[in-house]
Amino acid sequence: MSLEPAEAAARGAPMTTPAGDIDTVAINTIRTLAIDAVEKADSGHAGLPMGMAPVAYTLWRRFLRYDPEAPVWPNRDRFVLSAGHGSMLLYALLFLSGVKAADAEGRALDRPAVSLDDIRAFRQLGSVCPGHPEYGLTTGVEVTTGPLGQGVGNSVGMAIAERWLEALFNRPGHPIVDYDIYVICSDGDLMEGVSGEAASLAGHLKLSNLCWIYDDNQVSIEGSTALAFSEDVSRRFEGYGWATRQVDDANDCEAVAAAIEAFRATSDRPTLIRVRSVIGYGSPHKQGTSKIHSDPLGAEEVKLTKQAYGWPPDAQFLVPQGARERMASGIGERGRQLRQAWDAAMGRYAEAFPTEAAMLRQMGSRELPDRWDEGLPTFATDAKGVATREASAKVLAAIGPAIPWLMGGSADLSPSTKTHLDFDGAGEFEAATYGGRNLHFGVREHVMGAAANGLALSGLRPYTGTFLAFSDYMREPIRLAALMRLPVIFIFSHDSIGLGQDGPTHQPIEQLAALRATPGLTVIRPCDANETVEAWRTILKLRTPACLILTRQALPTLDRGRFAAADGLARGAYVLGDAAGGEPQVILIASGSEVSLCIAAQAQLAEEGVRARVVSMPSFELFEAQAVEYRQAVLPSAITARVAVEAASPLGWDRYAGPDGAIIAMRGFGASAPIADVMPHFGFTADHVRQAALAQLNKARESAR
Ligand SMILES: Cc1ncc(C[n+]2csc(CCOP(=O)(O)OP(=O)(O)O)c2C)c(N)n1
Ligand SMILES: [Mg+2]
Repeated sequence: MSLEPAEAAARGAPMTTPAGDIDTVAINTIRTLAIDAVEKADSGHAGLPMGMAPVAYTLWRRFLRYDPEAPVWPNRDRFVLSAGHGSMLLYALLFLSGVKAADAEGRALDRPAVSLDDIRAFRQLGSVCPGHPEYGLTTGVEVTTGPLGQGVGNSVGMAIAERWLEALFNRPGHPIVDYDIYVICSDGDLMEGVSGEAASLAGHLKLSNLCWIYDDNQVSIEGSTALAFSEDVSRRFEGYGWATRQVDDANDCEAVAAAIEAFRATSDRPTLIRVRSVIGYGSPHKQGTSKIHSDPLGAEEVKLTKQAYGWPPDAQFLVPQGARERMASGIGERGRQLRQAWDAAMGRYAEAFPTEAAMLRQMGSRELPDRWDEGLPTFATDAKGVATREASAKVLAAIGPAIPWLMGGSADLSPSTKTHLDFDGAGEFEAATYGGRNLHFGVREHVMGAAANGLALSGLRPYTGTFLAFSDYMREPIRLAALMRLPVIFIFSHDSIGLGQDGPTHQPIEQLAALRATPGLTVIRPCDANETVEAWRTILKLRTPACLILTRQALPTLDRGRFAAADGLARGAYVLGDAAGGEPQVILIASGSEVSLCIAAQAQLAEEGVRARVVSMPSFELFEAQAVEYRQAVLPSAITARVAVEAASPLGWDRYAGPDGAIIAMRGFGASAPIADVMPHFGFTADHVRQAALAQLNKARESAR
């Protein structure tokens, strides 16, 4: 006699098939896959997948406009798991939905993005199921998440991008851009300050294509959120101008569906759906405790949990018949139809609007438009010169019109960072004018960085702007841009104590070293207007993030007839000029504003019969990428008498100054005073460079003796 599963369980007979209707079974498949993966890895978080499985399942099966056969279809809805510690939720969804892997060009391959074996290898070396979702590693992962708060920040950039693309490309009868951005976020996401910046900005911009689903489980790592988090989150979001919905039980799929439908019907503001869930639901002995989301359950607990789900307690990585088919008939069917209809619509669009279609294609493959660099300025020799921020503004004025998908803004400092696009028709991106090219982030550096990453993930070429000292407010998004290899341009002006009277709070010291320490990030600090042009030329050709470091104060525009051409910048460091009369005896190396001190020192040394070489070194990273022969030609090992000069932390300069070299740098914080006093006060004078060079020469002579 065969028993119904629940009946079998009740009688204590071993259960062999899962209980419940097919939706329940599919939901419990997500939960148990997460449990088994965490258990096998002996590491990871199963709590969020267990609690939120019904919500995510409802969203994916019934709403998400996503074709598993075409995972990078441009008009797909985006799903962001901001609570990246719940990564197994996403891997289980990708697996159950049958999402295909895609190659670097976005072509679907004949294998799944995530297989059951991949899930078995959760958190193991080389697995496409790492501890936290990683963009670029696993098809279907729209963004790398894990540092709480980043995903919600990214989602605002994604929503801005969608609105902007709509405004630029849609034509009457041709709505080719029309997608939504869904986020699952946790208590931690909403405790992080960046969620406030992000929600404030999204509410202001009335981004009704944005839906955050908040897992209100009232638990975080240290225990109940009552320990540290007691605000009324819904009221907070109402204050930001969001629509808020409440779902009282995460297991109530109809209530979840109704809330998502309400989001889709809302056209004037973003939506927060607050879902009450119980972390690790179904695990009777651990409910509401903190242990559950940060540790594997343990064999006994796993069995009890599975039993509570009506699941065969001894089955592992079980995918019951019908679960994947159930997904296929929902997201799979819907996604295929929508994508096919879109392909046809896109064909009609391309015929009617070939220029726009070509632009879309070019943008999608991250190419630059033809002749984008034709209007780049060159600057005449000028002893007084211009600030590199001013030179950068001239570059932006030229390339802004030439690269339609270059867009960005500043954290309320564009008059200082000179990052506003002023050309005719550039416009402001505001709720009533989504086609504007100028973003206004307000004084919100953190979400500016995170949103820029979201813009880049949506195919745009974003830039941000603020003072270099405040890059610290953006460290996490900069780091993630590097990790994801996103071509974001982070512009930082007011790059040293040379900014003067604002004083040490505004004068960056350690920021350059910190940025240079970030793998995959290119940091460029040009020394004059023409190097600034070359810096932009180099950065725009990159497919990875870059920081452009600019001065507030004017710098002399070098005579490129006398000194080497500014395009040497592309190689990171180059010989600006040697003294006449033979091999150099000492090398003076500097970046940015300190290069001209070295040039002046070189002239003084020449009068004393000392031959100095001046090396402009705008970028460590670009220089390190050169062949050893080139690096040797610029900085020959035989010349050990060296002086490196940079008005910032000396950290890192010993690599180029050498073990015996001198480094003129900042050993402490700056001071509030006019630039004419600040620079000499901290030793940034040509004469100091000259003295250091002479001391170096003496030292080298002595050691040669
Ligand atoms: C910026 C940041 N700080 C700390 C962590 C470590 N961390 C991972 S999960 C978590 C909190 C978990 O609580 P919650 O966000 O409510 O998620 P839940 O456990 O309820 O799924 C923390 C502090 C992190 N991932 N990111
Ligand atoms: Mg929580």
